[in-house]
Amino acid sequence: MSVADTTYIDQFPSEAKVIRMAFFSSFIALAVGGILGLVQVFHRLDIIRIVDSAQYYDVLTLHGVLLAFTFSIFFLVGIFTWAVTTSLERGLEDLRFTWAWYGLMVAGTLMAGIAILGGFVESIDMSAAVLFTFYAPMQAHPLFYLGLAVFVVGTWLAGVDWFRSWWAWKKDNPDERIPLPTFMVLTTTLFWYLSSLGVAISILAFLLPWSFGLFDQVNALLTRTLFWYTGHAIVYFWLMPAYMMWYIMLPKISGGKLFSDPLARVVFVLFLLLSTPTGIHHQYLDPGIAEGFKFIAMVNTMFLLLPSLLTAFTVVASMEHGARQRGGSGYFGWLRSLPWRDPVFAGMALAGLMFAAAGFSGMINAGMNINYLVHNTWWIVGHFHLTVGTAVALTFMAVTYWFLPQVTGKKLWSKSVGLAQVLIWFLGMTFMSNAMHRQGLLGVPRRTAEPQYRGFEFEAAVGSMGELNAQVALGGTLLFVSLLLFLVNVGMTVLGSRTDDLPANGYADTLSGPEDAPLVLDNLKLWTGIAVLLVILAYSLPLAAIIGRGGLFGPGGSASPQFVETVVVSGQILIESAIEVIT
Ligand code: HAS
Ligand code: CU
Repeated sequence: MSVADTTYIDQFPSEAKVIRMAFFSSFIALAVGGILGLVQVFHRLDIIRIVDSAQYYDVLTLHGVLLAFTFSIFFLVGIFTWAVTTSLERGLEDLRFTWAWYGLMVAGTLMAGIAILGGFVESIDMSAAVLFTFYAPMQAHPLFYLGLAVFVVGTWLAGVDWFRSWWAWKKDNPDERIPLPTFMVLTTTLFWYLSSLGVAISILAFLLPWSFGLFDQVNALLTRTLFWYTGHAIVYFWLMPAYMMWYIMLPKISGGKLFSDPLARVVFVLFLLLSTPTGIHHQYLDPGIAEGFKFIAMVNTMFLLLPSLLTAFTVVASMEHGARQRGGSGYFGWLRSLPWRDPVFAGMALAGLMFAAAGFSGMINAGMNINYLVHNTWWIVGHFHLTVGTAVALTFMAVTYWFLPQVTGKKLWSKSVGLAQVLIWFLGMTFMSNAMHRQGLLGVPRRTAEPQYRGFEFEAAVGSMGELNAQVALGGTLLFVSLLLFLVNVGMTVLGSRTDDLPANGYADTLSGPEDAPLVLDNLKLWTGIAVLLVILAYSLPLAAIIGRGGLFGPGGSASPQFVETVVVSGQILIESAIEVIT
């Protein structure tokens, strides 16, 4: 539905300012994080080393935190704010409140960032080389944990802002269905509230006081499990805004309409239900969790494929509808009628295409038995550069070419540079990610500055390690070039002057609208209730077992996950039988 005949900035000038600032914060993180990515690629491949290997982990932490948390979440709060205000056709309730949560997110990022940067300066006794997963017993400076906590609180308040808008709108429109974009924002916010509790508890109850020295150990398996309770669901916090764009923007730009509003609602409800009770699929190799609990997480994960498969169907059907409106015909011939020269379209379509591959590597990760082959290898890094690094990041960059004019009132500096940028990203990621997956299968480890072992050669079944390394280096370099082009385009657009010659704000119409969707889909209380229930079913027993065995604050002496009874018992048996053999 087209809701306005003006641009967003004319409609909501004050909100446009907040969104602009959120975008700029996001792009600064993208720029710094991207440079660090290049540093890492060349370091690992031992081509150019500008930091020493001990500092590689500071670099990696900053890269992960800036890209996974800062870039993605600042961007998504921007477009969620756009989605709510545009679809409810009303401004935010209280802009001081909005600036407050934005400020908290900035403050949180700066605190965590300073703590990590401290690791580069020897004279400062501060560091946080704990990677973005911050597993204990690795310990960061308290400022790091505090920063993350402040940042998360900022996102919670952003959610309150969106809910306030909706409540106010509902008072004025008691009988209307929740507009689809707002529905998507609210369901995502609800599962984020539920899922971010894990990290919040882990930080506030354990890691922060531990880093202050209030107690001298934590239960590493417990904090790790709490991390993944949030850590899996957070990937859908990044993905849902990209999905939202595929649902409400891609059909419009393709020249058509969204195939089905009800199906889109079903998809977002399924994510609300299933995003959280799946986190244990990151812990298939953790010895302290019983296999049965892992099996439950695996089954839930397989169910969670459904909303993505529904999305693939709905979004491609909408694109096909658009292409046929533009005169496309034939079984596949319609693909040629899509607006491939438009960077907004091309970027999103390529991101979607790559996500299809990412989905397959995700399914492989999710299988309990096959995960043993790929866990902790470069395969996983390949997987998440296709998901968050392309499906999400490339969609965000592509839609920037539409949003930036909307929130600045300025024309995009160069469409062709934009097109080149999204193509280069796709190409770079094809090289880098494919080679990372293949190296992972050979056992090349992740999270290390020195993947080469003395006296041991990884041997490729097809091609050679040298060729795979060259692909990673080439891919990484192309990604860096693409990033520069993106930043130049953004910078030049912002420096340009205001124009009236811009398309109006709006989003796609639907072929089958909300009137076809059962009313129960909008019952957010019901879905939240079921989501909570599923979380209790999936997590209460594993958490009770972890705490029962290891204690809330872990067993004496060691904070590493070594306290499974079976390990201790079999260790004892081993020692006893060894003594027997000797004597
Ligand atoms: Fe994942 C590890 C399983 C999706 C991110 N994942 C990670 C890590 C990250 C991450 C960051 O089960 C590493 C964390 C760490 O540091 O250790 N992942 C999955 C599964 C999915 C999945 C089953 N992951 C994502 C998304 C991410 C993300 C999304 C970020 C945004 N992942 C795992 C597992 C691990 C894991 C294990 C742990 C591995 C280990 O051992 O450590 C599913 O959600 C994927 C479903 C997707 C599909 C694809 C549908 C296709 C679509 C495309 C439509 C096409 C269009 C274009 C629109 C079924 C929707 C058409 C174009 C035309 C031109 C026609
Ligand atoms: Cu996951």
